Amino acid sequence: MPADKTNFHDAIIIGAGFSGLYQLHQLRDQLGLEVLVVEAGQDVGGTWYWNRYPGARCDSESYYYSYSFSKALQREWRWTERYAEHGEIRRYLDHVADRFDLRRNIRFGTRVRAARWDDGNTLWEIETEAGETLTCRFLITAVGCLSAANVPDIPGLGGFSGQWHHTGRWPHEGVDFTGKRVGLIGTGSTGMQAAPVIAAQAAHLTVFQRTANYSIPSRNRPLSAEAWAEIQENYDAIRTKTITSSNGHPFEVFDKSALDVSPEERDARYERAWAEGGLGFRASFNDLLKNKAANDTASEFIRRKIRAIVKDPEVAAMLTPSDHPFASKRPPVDTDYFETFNRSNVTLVDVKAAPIQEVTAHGLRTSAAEYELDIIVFATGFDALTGPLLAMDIAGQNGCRLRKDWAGGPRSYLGLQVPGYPNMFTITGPGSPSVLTNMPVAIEQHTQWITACIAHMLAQGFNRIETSLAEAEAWGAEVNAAAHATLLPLANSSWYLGANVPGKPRAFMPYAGGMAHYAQICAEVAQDNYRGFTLGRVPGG
Ligand code: NA7
Repeated sequence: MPADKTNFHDAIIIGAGFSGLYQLHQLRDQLGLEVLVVEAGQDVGGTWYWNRYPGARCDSESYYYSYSFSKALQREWRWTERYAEHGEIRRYLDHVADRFDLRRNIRFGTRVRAARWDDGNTLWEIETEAGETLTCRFLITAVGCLSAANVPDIPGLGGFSGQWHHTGRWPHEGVDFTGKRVGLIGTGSTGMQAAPVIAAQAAHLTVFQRTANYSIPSRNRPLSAEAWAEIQENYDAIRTKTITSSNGHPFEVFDKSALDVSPEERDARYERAWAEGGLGFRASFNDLLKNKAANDTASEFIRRKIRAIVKDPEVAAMLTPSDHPFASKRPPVDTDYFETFNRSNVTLVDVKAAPIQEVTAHGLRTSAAEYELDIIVFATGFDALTGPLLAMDIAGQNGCRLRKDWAGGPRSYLGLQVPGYPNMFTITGPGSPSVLTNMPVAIEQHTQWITACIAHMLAQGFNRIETSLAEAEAWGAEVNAAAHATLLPLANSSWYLGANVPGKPRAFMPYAGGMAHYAQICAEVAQDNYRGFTLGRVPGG
């Protein structure tokens, strides 16, 4: 402990979203540690604090996009829709914060600028943007995977006379599109959710598409009393399925190849999955993400659906994806996305064919035309996984800097710890399944593992834990191999690869070997005396 104890904490957690809240609850209420959470936003919520754009809702289903650690919480919280809207998720996290009395250990409106490891004193020094210094034994990043907004550097944006917003930094007071000419850039999950809602309000919506994307209808609906009663009755089984599955969803994967059934049976299965809606479409067969020929059948089914929905054949052709297999990029689910292009107030512009060149005072100019706009919406995604960590200036042992160490791509052991950065844990960090799963499952697994690890250290009288470069490199090879056993690397412009941010090193970042398998590896590492980590007691701590 430092001589000046005023700002010392056993642990500092950065971020008060799903992961930070639960990590705080565990470290404080299970281990009795003195914990501080620092959060840039003015309230809890993490990604849901910032993502308030029209149509924003989760595409994992509400009743399992939630914590499983408290049965009482599970019983008392009633989700109202199949997919929770952003406001409902915030209300849920508000409730969690109040119910477990978490707010008293959270400091809002506090953004971390830098963190520096003090080897002599075995502690982390955290510097906030306000210039304050805090110290702690354990530093835990709960910064989310998709929180560093990617606003493309388009010349002229500063001179735009209208409003512009990135969806991940949406104004809390909302944006009124009534009577406005709106330009929407980006057709990932976010753009696909936002387009139908904006089109219903705006005078005109122009969608600027760079890559045509697959999407499955969400079939969102209110959760009826009967549906809710059934969920409550089966909650244990649902939760068990989420933690034993490969991606944290309780889907029943049909255990056959798409190529081992007749074309009629295959289409009938796809039709049923399309009618049921949601990410479960991927579970129609067991090899859609492993075998290109199998995947082609699903990709082609979705292409046919797009052509059937969109009335103008030219627009349908532009909306039909052809350069990557279905689900090799994050597969969106939507409500009336393709139908939106049948509206008379919606135009689709292909900005791969004619790239955006500049923002003018009154709109956007591509190499082919100029579009007059009152509002520009950037649904252009995030500097995913590494972005939120590298936004802070993190300095480890012997002056090493995370920005330098990760210049060629992230290096981490299990996505939990970076070599050279002792006592720092990264919840859902690069190298862990993170974004390839239903996030709360990944978050609960990581936070519980970290809690057990710290409990073990305290019990043994240890004050320092670190991993080595050799371990991180060996794990990196596993991450790479797991990705290459799937079709995921076939999507050239995927943010899983870092390809969406100019200049970002290309490396497949999440672990694609499956959530349940990964959790098993982490459990074995812990049982095997924290294999790959060095734990000890050093003077000064
Ligand atoms: P995504 O999935 O990264 O989508 C971003 C979209 O923006 C995508 O269509 C991009 O095209 C497009 N984009 C990005 N930069 C540009 C520029 N400079 N010009 C034109 N178009 C551009 O982000 P989302 O927010 O939709 O989804 C992120 C996750 O949040 C989602 O998966 C859920 O987990 C929640 P591209 O495909 O790169 O050609």
